Amino acid sequence: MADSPNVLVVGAGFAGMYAVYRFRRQGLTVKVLEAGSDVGGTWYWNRYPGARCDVPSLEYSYSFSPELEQEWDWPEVFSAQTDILRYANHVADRFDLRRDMQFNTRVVGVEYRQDENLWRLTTEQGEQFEAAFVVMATGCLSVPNKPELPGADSFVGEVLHTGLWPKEHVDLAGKQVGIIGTGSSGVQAIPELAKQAGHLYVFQRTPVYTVPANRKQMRNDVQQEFRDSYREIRRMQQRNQGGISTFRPLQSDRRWQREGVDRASEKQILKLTPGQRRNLVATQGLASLLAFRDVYTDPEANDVANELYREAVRGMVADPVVAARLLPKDYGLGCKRQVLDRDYYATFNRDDVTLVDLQETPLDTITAQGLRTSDMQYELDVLIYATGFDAMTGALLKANVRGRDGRSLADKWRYGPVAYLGLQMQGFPNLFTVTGPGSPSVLCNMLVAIEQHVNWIGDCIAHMRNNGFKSIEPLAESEDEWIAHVNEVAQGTMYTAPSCNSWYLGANIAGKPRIFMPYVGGYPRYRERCERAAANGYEGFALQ
Ligand code: NA7
Repeated sequence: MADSPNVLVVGAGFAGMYAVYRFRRQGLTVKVLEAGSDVGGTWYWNRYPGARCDVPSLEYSYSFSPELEQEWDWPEVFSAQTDILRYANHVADRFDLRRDMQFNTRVVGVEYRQDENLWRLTTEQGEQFEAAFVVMATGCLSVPNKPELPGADSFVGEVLHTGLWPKEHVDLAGKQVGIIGTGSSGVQAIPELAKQAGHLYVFQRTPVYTVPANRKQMRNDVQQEFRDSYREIRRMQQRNQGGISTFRPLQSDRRWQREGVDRASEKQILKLTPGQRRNLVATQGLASLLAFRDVYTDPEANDVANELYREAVRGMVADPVVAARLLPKDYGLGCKRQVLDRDYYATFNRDDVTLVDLQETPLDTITAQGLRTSDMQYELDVLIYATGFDAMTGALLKANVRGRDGRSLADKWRYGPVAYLGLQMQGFPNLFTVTGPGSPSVLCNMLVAIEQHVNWIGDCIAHMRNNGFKSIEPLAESEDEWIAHVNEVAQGTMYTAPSCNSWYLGANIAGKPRIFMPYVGGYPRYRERCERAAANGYEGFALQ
């Protein structure tokens, strides 16, 4: 046996990194096993040009160290992948986290040894590790989805996936580049790839709703205001539905504008006259449509917003045929995670960019030289998959987890993920998930969600050790009740509209059960529920 720490953690993204810090501080020995060659998780793998976070960096940052908050400078309001990865590396150095991490180590087996009440982890290289506790910090978007397209193996050019982008520079200069997928990754990458490639072919199956991102440089006075107010900001995050504070720096020159948007969120789009609505989009941009509550719950309001959106896109794309192809038709705003872009629509006005609508002219096959649709052969040097992830459950299932009586997690989850609070599964004692299905996870600021989960798990382990408990797992009825609640609160929102096919629902992966996986009831309500369970002696769990 290679090693036997108190806790084994799978994954060295932001969750695994914080787990090392937190568990060490409470006197536990910990070891992280990570497939990549360094820390960063999502931000380690997603190095594609244009990759960027959709949460402001001053908020998408750890809260556990006031010193760290004070010393780190964010160059932009919404950071690029390179800056977030730099931050991850800084945190790893500053707190000496790598000492307890083993890289280039992919976990391929997670098995409960019932007689010893231990978990045994097996790596791809055949190494084995054992621990009483396992924390799966494997991320929500960490298993790239690469659809099996006909003829894919025959392509002789270079094949890339946005979620597995090489560390080395990819030279696209003068090349014929094809990209499949127009989700968040595609939308971020396309304007940058267009600048680099000789010609870019965008193969679009489903048009996307995307609104312009905030592209401001960080101003020192704004950053300083955050630094001066961080304790209050962190408290505000804890009270906010999405784990994002509503802190508005006095120094921000957009204060008035955002206050306007905030006020709008209290209102309903249906209450405005058509002229007022148009005026709003003209003065405050497409993102203003997202601030109305009724857009997310009332199909009529949603239709109004969708039409305003389409009108605006027609104004941005020069060729009306291309504009028509770019317009979402059969689903509404708010069904999928909102995409933010930098010059996405304007990119289609370039002569060296071609939009190929795969609904109009379906993909026939990949060939040695490129991609053939029902009416054309596209010659390509490079083919990029921006086809997303097997989200939320993919990494947990891929790790081949087996619990009591050898039952696999894949079997337990064959009709969809069943877990309690997205933290634990019945039949898998002492195994915890960070931001697992049924927790707010991807609907929350991930850093806030991660810290809350790791703290809860740390406190739970401390409680067990202090009170002589050897195992914890949820009761089956707690799981059932929680899953029913997760489903109930998602009903009636645009997320679960019959026309909606998103990765939140598992709808992007063939054969995956259609279940709404994240908890939409809001972070504060969820956190209180976790705290109450702990305060009541881990109510809903069986402790032995
Ligand atoms: P997404 O949002 O799942 O988007 C994947 C895109 O790939 C989407 O446009 C898909 O079209 C397309 N796709 C997937 N399979 C195919 C096939 N077989 N043929 C053609 N097109 C295909 O993933 P992203 O990586 O962009 O974003 C994921 C999250 O990461 C994002 O929400 C942020 O939170 C960060 P489809 O819609 O399935 O027709």
